[in-house]
Amino acid sequence: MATFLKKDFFSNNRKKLYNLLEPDSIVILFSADSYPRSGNQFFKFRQNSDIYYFSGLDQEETIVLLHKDTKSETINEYAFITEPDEEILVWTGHKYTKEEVRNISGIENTEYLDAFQKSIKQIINQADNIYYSFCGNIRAGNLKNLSLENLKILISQEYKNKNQIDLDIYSHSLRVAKEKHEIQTIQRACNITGECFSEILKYVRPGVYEYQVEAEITRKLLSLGAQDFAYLPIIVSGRDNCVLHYTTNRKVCNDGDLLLLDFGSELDYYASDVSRTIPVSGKYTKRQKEVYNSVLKVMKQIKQKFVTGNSIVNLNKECGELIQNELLQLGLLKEQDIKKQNPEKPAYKKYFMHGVSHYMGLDIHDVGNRNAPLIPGMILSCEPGIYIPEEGFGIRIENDILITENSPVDLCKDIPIEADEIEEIMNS
Ligand SMILES: [Mn+2]
Repeated sequence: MATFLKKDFFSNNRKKLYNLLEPDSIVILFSADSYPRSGNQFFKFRQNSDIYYFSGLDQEETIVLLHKDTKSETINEYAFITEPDEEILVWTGHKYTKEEVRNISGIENTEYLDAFQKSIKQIINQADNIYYSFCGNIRAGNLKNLSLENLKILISQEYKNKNQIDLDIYSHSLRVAKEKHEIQTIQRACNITGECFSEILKYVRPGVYEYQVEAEITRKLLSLGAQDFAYLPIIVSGRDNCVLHYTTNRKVCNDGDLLLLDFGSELDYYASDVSRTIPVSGKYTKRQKEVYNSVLKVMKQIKQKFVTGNSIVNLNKECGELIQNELLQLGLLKEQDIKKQNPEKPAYKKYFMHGVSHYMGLDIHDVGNRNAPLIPGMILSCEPGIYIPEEGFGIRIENDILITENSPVDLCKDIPIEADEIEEIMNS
């Protein structure tokens, strides 16, 4: 259940959605399913971002049905939830009551899930359009009755005569720019992540294992109130620094190696996403520091370009040029490498293979068009890197940036980032 986001936020999101809908429309939002893990176990439940954004409901086997009835100028909102029975109460505990649904979401009418098909039949005749996410999540179908994904297919077939519209275009257009409460939540998530970083600087030393670092971060992150990691934490030392999405986290950290940490807390389902690269010994080698300062210099330059009207695609291009300059300085590229490069695959890509930015929000790689002009309220990662497998290390530095009417705001500005500062804390 959301800690900081309240009913008004979720009901206001629905109001914004109604403005985008055709007259006489219904919207169907499906919860995520519980994913089978092993045997009769499930993975930890994580709600679908859209149903959460429009209702705050954080429970599996939930459907929200919204009806914009233009003829009678009314909006009718329904939630369908699991009916708690003795067995559920004994094994998994409390499930939402109808009153709780109203308090969390502001949705007035709550029924049990088995009433859904009947309810939709009753209101469908008054609607010309059905909105639902065509893609949604690929769901596993191991629920005790009918998985919601199957139900969605059934509905799409049963109401073929209606105009079916992909909800994603509309829900995503709302989610992409964040409101005050969302920005505050992401700032809080960044602060928690920052506290974990500061603490871990004093913990890392030669001989420590990556999973021990992960354990320390997990302890701190949960103890500060985060519900979870926003994504699998990347705790990677040595040459594996260059593996972009390494999540094995099992190796010992050796003297002389760098440790790349890329993790973020998730708070009320909003993500933070931060990376730092620190020396295991507490001191960067001369070369490591040289490369570190190159990446940091690019970060400081490109950060200023996170402004209204720019786009992710263009930021990538601008960052590529900055990285290219640094690679020349570092002796990793020569002028002739650039002269003869394939413009489709510039030479700098050898050492900087990923983009500099992605949208952030309820999803760590949040919804949004990479070509679209940036607008105030958007939050994006800023994550330049240089990876040199032949020298046995790679460096990524990542902060989260809020787009405003004026200058970009760095939500991670208080997290130690200067090489000297990191060394000083590690040796204090
Ligand atoms: Mn990122």
